[in-house]
Amino acid sequence: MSVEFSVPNMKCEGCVSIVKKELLGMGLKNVEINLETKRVEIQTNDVDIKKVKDVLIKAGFPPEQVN
Ligand SMILES: [Cu+2]
Repeated sequence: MSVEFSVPNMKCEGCVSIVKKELLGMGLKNVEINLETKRVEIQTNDVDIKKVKDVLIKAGFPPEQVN
């Protein structure tokens, strides 16, 4: 199962790198990030969505779940 977030604070490749690093650091394996649409898609098999949100909020990239 996958979940998609809108992350409006991602403005450049540097932001994308930070978001990706945070998510991979949580042990996520498949992270798709689209800078143009400011969307982040993750696979949710073994991760707590609330933890993902908390980590991104702390990193300065509050996510909005879109599906
Ligand atoms: Cu940036």
